[in-house]
Amino acid sequence: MESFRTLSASLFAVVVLALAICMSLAATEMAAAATPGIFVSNTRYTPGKEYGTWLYPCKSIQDGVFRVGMGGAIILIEDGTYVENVAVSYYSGIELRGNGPSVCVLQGNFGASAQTECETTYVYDDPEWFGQSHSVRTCTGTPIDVAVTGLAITGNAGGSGTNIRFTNCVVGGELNISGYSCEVWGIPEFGAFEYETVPGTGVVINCTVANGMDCGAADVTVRNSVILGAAKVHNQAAWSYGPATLDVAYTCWSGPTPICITKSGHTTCPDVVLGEGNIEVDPLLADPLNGDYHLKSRFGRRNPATQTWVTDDVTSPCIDAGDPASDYSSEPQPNGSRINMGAYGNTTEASRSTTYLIGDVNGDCAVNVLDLIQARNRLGQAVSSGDNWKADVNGDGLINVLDLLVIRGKLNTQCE
Ligand SMILES: [Ca+2]
Ligand SMILES: [Ca+2]
Ligand SMILES: [Ca+2]
Repeated sequence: MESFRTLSASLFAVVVLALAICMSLAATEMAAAATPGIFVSNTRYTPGKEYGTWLYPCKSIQDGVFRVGMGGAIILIEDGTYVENVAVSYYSGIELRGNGPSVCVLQGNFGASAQTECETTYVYDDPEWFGQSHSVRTCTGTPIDVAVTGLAITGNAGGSGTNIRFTNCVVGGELNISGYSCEVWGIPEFGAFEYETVPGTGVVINCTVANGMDCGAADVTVRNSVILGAAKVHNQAAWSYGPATLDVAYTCWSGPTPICITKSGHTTCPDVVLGEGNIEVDPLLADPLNGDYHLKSRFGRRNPATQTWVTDDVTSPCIDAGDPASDYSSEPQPNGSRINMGAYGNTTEASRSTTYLIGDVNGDCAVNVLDLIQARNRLGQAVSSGDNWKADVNGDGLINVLDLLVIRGKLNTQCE
């Protein structure tokens, strides 16, 4: 009897354990269902089996978008260069997510000569739009929600008639966010169509835009960003578009001050709201002509080609110049305890701050043999522990003999 009780108790324990495992699996599945992901990889896909799962990813971002159903989805884009144009339509709640503009590139494939007006990479809400000034659209009157995160887009980018949000993106061309007026069929007495306005909104956070912004009929908010060239918003009331604002704060621009342009024949102009923290200055980018938009720093800049940290002879004024309320915790030390402007703000590739003398492990404002000893004592230790980051002088995440060599090369340098 005793042994039977023991057996019963053991069985009971096993059943409880099994139930607990089932419940935790169910909870995991539910969490996964709440944020479904569609995987895209143009190197790992299997022809004929492009299902969008991790095992069988889609081969293009557009294929991933086509697999989105009601309720939206996150399109998880693996590292690589995707030569395509992406049209986002039909379903709201889509996010295109890459692992950062250094590794995930959307390269528009419009020919430069054939369609000069459409030399763009559009994240657009209407697939019929490409190459056309107008197309007949079905129109719900409600903008869909689209997010674009961690991508470099080599050409122009934008959204029209969408609520679009760009975060940690590089736009190699112009960023356009606008509303549109779409045609709605079915007025029997006229046998024709009428126009309906879909205003759209735009949110641009920690992006770097290489050739200005051109917005109209949309309320656009820009934060912690770097804009080369002009930022402007148009009055487009001629097409019965709604009002628009361009609201810019904690942003650097190198071109003229953001303005509104009143189109001919119009008397009103949308608002341009310039908030706190804006600076009009050369952002000192690494190599923008060749697509490297990291901020220069005398104290360390990530070189995406060599995947090492390098130093410049100047330091960008956009480092530590973003919104003081923004999270900066993903930036490597020394990060100035404040987010950087631009596409790499609050990422592991954020340029290092000005407050640190490279090689000064013990923080006495001089690089000498004491720092060599400090670094030697920390060899092999975790960089994330305490102020060990100061000993990872080359920023490769390890404290090893390479760091000692860098310190040796910096001997006798001092704080200014
Ligand atoms: Ca910073
Ligand atoms: Ca020192
Ligand atoms: Ca190191």
